[in-house]
Amino acid sequence: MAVTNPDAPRKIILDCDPGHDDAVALLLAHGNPRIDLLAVTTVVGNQTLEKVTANALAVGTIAGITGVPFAAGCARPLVRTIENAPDIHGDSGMDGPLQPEPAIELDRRHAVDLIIETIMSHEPGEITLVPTGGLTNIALAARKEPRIVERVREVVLMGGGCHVGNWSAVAEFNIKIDPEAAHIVFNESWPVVMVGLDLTHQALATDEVIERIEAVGTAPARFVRELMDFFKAAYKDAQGFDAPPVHDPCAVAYVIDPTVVSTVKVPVDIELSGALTLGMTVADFRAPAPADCNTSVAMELDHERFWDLVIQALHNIGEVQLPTAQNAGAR
Ligand SMILES: [Ca+2]
Repeated sequence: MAVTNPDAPRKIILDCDPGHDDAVALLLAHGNPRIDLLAVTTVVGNQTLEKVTANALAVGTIAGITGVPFAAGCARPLVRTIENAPDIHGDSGMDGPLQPEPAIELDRRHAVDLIIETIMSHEPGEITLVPTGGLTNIALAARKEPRIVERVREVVLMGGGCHVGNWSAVAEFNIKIDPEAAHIVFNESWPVVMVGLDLTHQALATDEVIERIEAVGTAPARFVRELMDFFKAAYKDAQGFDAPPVHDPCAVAYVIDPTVVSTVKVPVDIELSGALTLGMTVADFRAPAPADCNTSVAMELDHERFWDLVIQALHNIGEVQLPTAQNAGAR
């Protein structure tokens, strides 16, 4: 695919379900000059669509994002019943910090239509999709307007894992909550970079990282710090982690600088019928990937440079005045 200007900022659509780590992904995307954030879309996942959409607007407000459409998408998976993750993200989907009343108005378009319109109104090869939730919106967009598939530069998604699961022994949450959608996305011809648990379990918010975030000293940095405090306790209780893995910004970091996240080309397909393995991302490492292989998986994270990107983004965002902060309430 022709990429017109490799040095230009990367135009992305962030499709997310905030979500503590989605919030960090959004802040990283907004605060890094290599990213041109074209739209933010939401999908049911960590919590209900209503809650994750409210959270996305709150994060956008905290980050001081203006002029970027935020649109809500699918409220349930294609086939399965809704599964949320309150044990990791709390009842609100983003428990911990106080959240401001959103200063951003929700776009009236459905996320699927916003995704399609944005891709079709740009040149082929310009737009990268960055899904950090279930793949329902992305799958429906590909089915509703198949021409987007050849126009998208790549799909860099957080989800899956070659050797590990977190929502079952072998399946990761974002894939397992809508495996049919994942099957569609992985089997289209666009390039798919799977930033899965093999990689994101290296993106630990250690105490040293959290101190560096705190030291930025701004309202957005304090917000991240408070998110991480909740996330750390939740991950300790739910999965025994001493420091929480901050999954979603790893996908954004790969788009910013692919040398921060090493990848391997390998065929990946999604298990749809296994009694124990539903939603497993089955990667076939038996032989070198064939020439037409469209999937690659993330394997190794440069932990220091990854967190440098996040912290630099917070510095770039700087202080943000919240005009309605006095209305903030616990959720
Ligand atoms: Ca997410």
